Amino acid sequence: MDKRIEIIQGDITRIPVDAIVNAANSSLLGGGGVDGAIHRAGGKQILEACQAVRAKQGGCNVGDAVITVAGHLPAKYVIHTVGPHWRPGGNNEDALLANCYINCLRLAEDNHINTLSFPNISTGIYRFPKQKAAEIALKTITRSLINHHNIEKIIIVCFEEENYDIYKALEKNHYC
Ligand code: AR6
Repeated sequence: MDKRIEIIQGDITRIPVDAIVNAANSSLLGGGGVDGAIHRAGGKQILEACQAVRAKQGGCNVGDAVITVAGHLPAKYVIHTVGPHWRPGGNNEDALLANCYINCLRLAEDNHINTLSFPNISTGIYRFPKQKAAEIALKTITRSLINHHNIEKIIIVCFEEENYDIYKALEKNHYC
């Protein structure tokens, strides 16, 4: 695993970084889970910035990402990405989840962001299987970092113990 990746357990709204990634929905208007926590802690500036993005491009597609200010959060930016909703039968969810990480890192690089934190995208309300999501996240971040020399640190913030244990086991077993 790339040495720039750190795995911790905690609340992503409390950890200082240049940019916090949000697991949003296509409307960009907030919701539950980490999205709700980010909007609550960051205040109305984030919602206003999301509304401005909506006015310009009509929301955010699954797998894409947009960047806004971070309001009262301990960060300069929030990068909002929309993970896939897991559906039995499959709708290209693996590739769409990988795209979330790829597009967040691309936006980070474009905006000269050195440190950023990721939640476990899609593993809550969108019900993506946690083990599979962790493997996709670690593999995609590790591969993308090869091309992103300016990114100094990525913190994967697991809220739930189950996700934390999955990531730590992958790290211990040198998954990437
Ligand atoms: N810090 C870090 N991770 C968190 C926090 C937090 N404060 N709170 C929850 N998580 P979810 P999704 C974890 O449901 O599955 C929203 O309504 C949580 O334990 O937030 O991508 C959006 O508006 C889980 O591991 O996002 C969308 O409609 C992870 O964050 C929808 O939910 C993601 O869970 C997106 O669903």
